[in-house]
Amino acid sequence: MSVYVMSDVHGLKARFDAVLESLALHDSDHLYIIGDVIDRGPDGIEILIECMRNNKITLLMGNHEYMMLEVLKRSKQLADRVDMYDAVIAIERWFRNGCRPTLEAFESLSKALQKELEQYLESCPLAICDLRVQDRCYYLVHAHPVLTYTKGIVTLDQLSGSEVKPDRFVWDRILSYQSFFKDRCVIFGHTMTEYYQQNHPYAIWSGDENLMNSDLIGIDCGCAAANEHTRLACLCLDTMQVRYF
Ligand SMILES: [Mn+2]
Repeated sequence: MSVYVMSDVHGLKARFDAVLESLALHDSDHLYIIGDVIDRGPDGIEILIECMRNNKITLLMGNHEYMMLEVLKRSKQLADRVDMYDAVIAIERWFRNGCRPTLEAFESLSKALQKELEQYLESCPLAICDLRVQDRCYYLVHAHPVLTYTKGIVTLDQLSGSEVKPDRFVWDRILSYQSFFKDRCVIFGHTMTEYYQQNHPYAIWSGDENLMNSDLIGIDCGCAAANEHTRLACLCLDTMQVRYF
């Protein structure tokens, strides 16, 4: 049984397929994708559908999935002509963040599949707070942990009525000197690792050279950035081995 983590695939299907082919997941294996499979690259919707249908994959919510969900919900506000300003802001934000290939592919789907995807997006965890692999504990989150949540899976449903906004999990930036938990390692994407290590730009980044001792690991190796050196990293939590695609 092996557990893998990757993030920020951003619509690049060839890289996504290369990972799946290389891992050849068995029934007891699991791949956690910690957000942002859509936008920028062309094939986000295809990847999103694959994540939804493959029970060996768990997709966490990234800011891009959250933007998409907000627009799907708020477009009804425009149709009903209520709270139109909030709807326009949500649409404008997603527009600035590369929504076009995602929206075009989404529009070509059947209404039933669109609805299924919307419900799937709503169910994607914002964080998995205490994933145990071997003897270690991990906190998986797209952008930033929220320290009031330390157990189980955090979903949008749980936050409704709470003061904590989903944005904290999917948008906030982690700074390299931050430390969050004594008893677990935070694994995150969202902020490209080149931000933490200019001399080592497209490798995963960790607070400690030895990944087994680290309590903070950034794995967004800039997959969809505009140059040929970017990579998609896949980290095996059983062995702490990293493969790049
Ligand atoms: Mn992101």
